Amino acid sequence: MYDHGFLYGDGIFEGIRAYSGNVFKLREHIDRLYSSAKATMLDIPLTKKEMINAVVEALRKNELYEDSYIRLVVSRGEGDLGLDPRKCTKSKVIIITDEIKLHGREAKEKGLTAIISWVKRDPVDATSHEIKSLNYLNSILAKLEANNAQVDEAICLNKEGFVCEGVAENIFTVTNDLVVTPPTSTGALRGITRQVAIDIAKALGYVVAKKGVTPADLFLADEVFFTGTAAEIVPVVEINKRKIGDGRPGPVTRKLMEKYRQLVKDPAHGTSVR
Ligand code: PXG
Repeated sequence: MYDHGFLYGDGIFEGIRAYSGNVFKLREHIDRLYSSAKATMLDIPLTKKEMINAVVEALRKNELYEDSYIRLVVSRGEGDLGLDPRKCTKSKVIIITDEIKLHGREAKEKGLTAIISWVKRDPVDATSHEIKSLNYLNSILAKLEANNAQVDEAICLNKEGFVCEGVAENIFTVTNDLVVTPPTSTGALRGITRQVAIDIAKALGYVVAKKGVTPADLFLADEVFFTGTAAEIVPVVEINKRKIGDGRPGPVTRKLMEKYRQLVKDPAHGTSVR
């Protein structure tokens, strides 16, 4: 009850997926968890190697040898009813493993609808989403707006008005075959799926740029898509009632989705449960 993760959102997390027993990009997720820990001065009582083993062990114990979802949470631990982290002497590690519902087939085929939210991304000199902390109220407020507008997702701008990311996804545009994603200096998370999408796009011969994206850039793009561990690669076909391109998932997005589907099962890009 007095855990500061619960009382103050004082903690960090990772969301990870396994495909056919391959924990996709586990090492990269663990690296990012420890980076979040460093930035928030949180001590994790396990080495990276022990953490990797603990994740695999949890999947084995729960007999999740195929597709699964892993949530790693490290909270500041038990303290008192004051926010001073010095009161918390022992951080707490929680590993949740679950089955993943194979949702989103329709979203992948038809694409998502989205709105640009009035809720601005927390600035980089505040509770920046560059750090994957338990502070997600910023995303949740944006998601509420999407729900109220009866669309699938929300897109967050930063204080300067540049496009940052989705609520739990990075965002890309494709315009005249140029693939663009906002730099993390907008306040976006250094997404693991984002990097995979960049690598795939480059391997397919596309030029990829990390540069500023404006709302107008979104409206006028040929294609827009989200990337994220949960979302994977998913097309966005409508933003604030503007059709993106012809309003259907575009060819570049579909190519990236296809390659991504192959990659996630590749043991070269993950850690085996068996
Ligand atoms: N931006 C934010 C703010 C995120 O939280 C991403 C981008 C995409 O990053 P990855 O590394 O996943 O490509 C995230 C990821 C969940 C959930 O169930 C959330 C995320 C990942 C997995 C599950 O809420 N956020």
